[in-house]
Amino acid sequence: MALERTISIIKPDAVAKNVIGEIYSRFEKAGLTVVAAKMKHLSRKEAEGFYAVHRERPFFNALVEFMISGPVMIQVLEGENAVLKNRELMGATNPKEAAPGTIRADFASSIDANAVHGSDSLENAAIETAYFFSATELCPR
Ligand code: IDP
Repeated sequence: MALERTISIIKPDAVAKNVIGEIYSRFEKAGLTVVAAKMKHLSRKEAEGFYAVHRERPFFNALVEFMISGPVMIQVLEGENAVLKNRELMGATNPKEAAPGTIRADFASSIDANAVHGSDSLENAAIETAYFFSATELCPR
């Protein structure tokens, strides 16, 4: 088992549903610790940069519009196997395919508005963490 860090973003739909606390509770119950957090209304440039890997995908513009439609809550989670653990808590990208009890099954309404983002690898977790946080903003226990 490895102590890892990963990026989680509570997307505008879930922030609007007022379920930040419920989602944080799931992280904590799964043994993940919040070591940095900020609420932010992303600019178009920030959202486009964050999702640059999807630039050529047909849903890119819709994804960017959605991500700037309201504030998001961004956190760095730390724990054993944090990357995979967070992905398991999130559930499948399409909430219709997400396992019961996952965040997306419970709080997402569509594949566009799917409640949360989570890094999909340790490498991307490091890149995404640096995208939103400076080293001094991380508060490990
Ligand atoms: P992930 O968020 O589960 O890692 P990705 O494939 O990395 O999924 O896609 C990033 C985001 O782009 C998804 O969370 C979702 O909001 C959006 N997305 C992915 N595939 C589609 C699609 O087929 N239609 C619309 N939006 C999509």
